[in-house]
Amino acid sequence: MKYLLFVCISCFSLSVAASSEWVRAEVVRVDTAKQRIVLKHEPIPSIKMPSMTMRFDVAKEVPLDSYRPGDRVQFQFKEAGGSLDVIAMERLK
Ligand SMILES: [Cu+2]
Repeated sequence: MKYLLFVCISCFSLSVAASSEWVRAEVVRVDTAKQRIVLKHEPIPSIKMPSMTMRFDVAKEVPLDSYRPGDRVQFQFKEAGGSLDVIAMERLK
């Protein structure tokens, strides 16, 4: 029982941290038809993810057609059924 409680609390704090932090990345590929993006992102300590190149589904609110490969960005994400969705993105100077 104590173990279960511990797991639930960690899940909760994980999702809160994940939805509010900004992660820096470089755009690798943009797929506007499927509303997806490939990002080379920095480590994400809150979910113990090292830096890597990976694909994200992107929320409709994010104007994907304004991004190009090579752009430096930062993004926010949420966990969705084992994958990560980008919910906000900004270009860095
Ligand atoms: Cu990753």
